[in-house]
Amino acid sequence: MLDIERVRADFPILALTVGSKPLVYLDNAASSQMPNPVMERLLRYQRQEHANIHRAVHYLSETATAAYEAARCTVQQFIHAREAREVIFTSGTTESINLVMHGWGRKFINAGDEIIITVLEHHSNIVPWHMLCAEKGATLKVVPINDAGELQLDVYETLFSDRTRLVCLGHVSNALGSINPVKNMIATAHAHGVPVLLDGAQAAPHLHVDVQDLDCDFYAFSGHKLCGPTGIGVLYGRAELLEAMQPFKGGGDMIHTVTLEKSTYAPIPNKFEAGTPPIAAAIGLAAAIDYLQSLGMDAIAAHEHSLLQYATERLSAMPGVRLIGTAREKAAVLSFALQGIHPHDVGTLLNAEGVAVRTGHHCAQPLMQRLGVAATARASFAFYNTPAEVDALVAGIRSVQQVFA
Ligand code: C6P
Repeated sequence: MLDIERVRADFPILALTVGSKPLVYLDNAASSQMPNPVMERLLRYQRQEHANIHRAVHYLSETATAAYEAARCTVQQFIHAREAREVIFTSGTTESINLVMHGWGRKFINAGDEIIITVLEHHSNIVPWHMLCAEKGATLKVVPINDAGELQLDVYETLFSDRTRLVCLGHVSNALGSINPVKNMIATAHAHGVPVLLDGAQAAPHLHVDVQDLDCDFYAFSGHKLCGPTGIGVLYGRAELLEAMQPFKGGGDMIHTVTLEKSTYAPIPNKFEAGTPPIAAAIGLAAAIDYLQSLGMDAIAAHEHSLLQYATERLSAMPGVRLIGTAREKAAVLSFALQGIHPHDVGTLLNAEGVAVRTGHHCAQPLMQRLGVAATARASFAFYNTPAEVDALVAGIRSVQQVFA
């Protein structure tokens, strides 16, 4: 059990007021907030350890290098990768997926090949594959969902052919919260000899992720949804796949030798980390992981699950409120529509009550088209949210409905 009041005391931003109302921050799927220990770690780095890494023998450079490489080990242990060199630091989930597209896709996918995605994907796990298909003459095949927002696994199995080269799946849907049965889906793909990329942007902050147990080939996530800084993310890749890939960006720190005629590349992970990386942000991400692990990922998941259940019960009982996304397995995301009220008006009026939700298509336009809506309002919970904040959301929705009554 989490001591929520103690946890909240670690997050000064949660004590803000918006106008005269206490802030109720329910936009955690977009970015979660940063606790004091992470901010303190960033400050300590800037005050006492800051220098460029991997380049010099002076004290500060060695201190910064050690902290950056220790951060890689923290991520390795967090996702249970076999080796630290399987962890590549990127700017976020988007860049991680683009790295796979450029590094693996452009090398191994050819005209007539097929890539499987799902209709639930965030644009970050659609657009790079569109780009690759356009360049190579490959095609996308798409796993559909039922009306609850669950993937149709019977259809998934029929999508494989001898031209299937890659499967790209969201672990958790950002717009609906559906937790996809990725372990089984990976086993199916592997039975066809096809590697799998998981978009874990919405899973890593909420679930215990074990890349060896999942048996995935690539796993992407972002720091800023995990109580860490923006500008940092992770691509996990199986060592043999990363080694076979071509670099995505060229520059300093990713080379073995450079002559005017040609370059040879450093071993992984450096091969994929050209230029000065986001050193402070990587160290901040490790501090965020330490913080989450000090609370316990299981305790986090349990608290968020009970919030989701409570919010689902309360919103389902409200006239004029339609929940969008009712999968049996869900992370703490609640998308909803209010009858006769545009989601942008819902977001604006809730903001006037101090309640922060996201409204729009959530960078999942194909999913919105499938659901027959242009947009939704989305409340997304973190471990520091409380049942009282769910009550504030409910009260806020009532006041929105009254404005339009
Ligand atoms: N979703 C949301 O409000 P970046 O921006 O690279 O850190 O993450 C992109 C991304 C990729 N996949 C999924 C499933 C995501 O949810 C996101 C980011 C935010 O839902 C901002 S659009």
